[in-house]
Amino acid sequence: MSAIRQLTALEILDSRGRPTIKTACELTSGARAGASVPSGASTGTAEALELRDREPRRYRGLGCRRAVANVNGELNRALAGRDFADQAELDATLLAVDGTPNKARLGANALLSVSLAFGRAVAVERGVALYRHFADVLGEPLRTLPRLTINLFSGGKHAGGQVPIQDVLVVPASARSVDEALAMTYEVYQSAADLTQRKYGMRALTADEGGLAPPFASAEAMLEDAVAAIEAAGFAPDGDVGLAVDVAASHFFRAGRYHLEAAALDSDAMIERVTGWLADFPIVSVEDALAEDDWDAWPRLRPRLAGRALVLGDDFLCTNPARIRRAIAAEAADALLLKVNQIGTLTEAAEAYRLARSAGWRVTLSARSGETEDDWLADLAVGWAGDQIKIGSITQSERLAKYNRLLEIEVETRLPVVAWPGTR
Ligand code: 2PG
Ligand code: MG
Repeated sequence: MSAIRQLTALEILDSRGRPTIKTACELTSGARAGASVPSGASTGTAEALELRDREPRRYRGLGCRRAVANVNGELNRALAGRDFADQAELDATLLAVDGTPNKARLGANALLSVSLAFGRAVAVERGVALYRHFADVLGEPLRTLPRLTINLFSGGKHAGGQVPIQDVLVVPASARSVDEALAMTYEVYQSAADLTQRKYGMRALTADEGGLAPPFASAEAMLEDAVAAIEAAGFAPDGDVGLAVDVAASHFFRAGRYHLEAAALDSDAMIERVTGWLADFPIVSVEDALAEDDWDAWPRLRPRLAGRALVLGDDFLCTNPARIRRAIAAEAADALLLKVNQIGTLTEAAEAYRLARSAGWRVTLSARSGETEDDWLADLAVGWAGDQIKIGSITQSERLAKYNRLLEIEVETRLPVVAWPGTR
């Protein structure tokens, strides 16, 4: 049992300089902890509602003062002085107080800040590391550290749309530790920065998540350059370092067509295009290869990639148990990108996780393009034994906070990095 004494929220700024919310939770035992909430740019339409102030003259409407007021006012009044048996009871109470299906009244950002801050305060109260507490919340033992998937090149909504594909990530598949994976990634990133200078005459200007963003001529050119960077760093593409792609296809899908460069592809032509990439490049994971509501086509995509690359759903699934159930039944994907703020509470994210695992899917824990210096994602990825973690690149401190936390956890736990390809 943990009793809340007080919730205190404030508006802080994320890595894009936009407001977000940070909440501190104080328990009657004296334990106290805070948590900050990230924010996406290439968001799925099924995400829980992120409450923004919509005052055009302040942060162009993106202020979070209403979400903050909801925590300091209504949620604090409803929760302070109450005992909660566990995270599930706290989260059920948050949902009941909000009372809407997508957290539209109080805001998923407000609710998640409380859900996470409570989790962290209880870990402090128990005197255990946050990753261990998250494992206990899920009811599973600690097993492995996640394999890193690290943003190398950016396009789409994270880089001004110079190429429609959103992310090309490196997967240091032969690395046996987080430490080794980061050292390998540094080499590849520096090679990619050199290539950017040589080929595009550009300084290493970076996109929202720290990825390099030169004006690639096409999606294929972006993938070719990634392979060239891996080779220039002295690694074998595939064997040492593979590629993951976030196509983020919802964001160039209009009126039934995928507008990829000059082409306007129907769903089957898009599936052909992506399948072709697998033949030409060492791709081990493809995220959102199709649009979020292209439900009919996803089951045709999966068998084309299965066994070679993960069929990973982000905007498609939105960490939403109902969408995940439907995708499992339709055999539409085989991996979940889990973003806690897409759904709004830890307990619902755990339900999404369990559903994915029950279907034998892999799970990637993911940051958002708008992040804070908070590092809870690293603890969550370890506590929930994620197969992969997607944090962004290695050039910005809001990303490095999580990588550095993983390094700390690696030393503390001596857990192995999950084998690649994962076996679950
Ligand atoms: C994604 C994420 C992280 P955003 O699409 O996977 O890269 O982006 O947070 O903007 O949704
Ligand atoms: Mg995505």
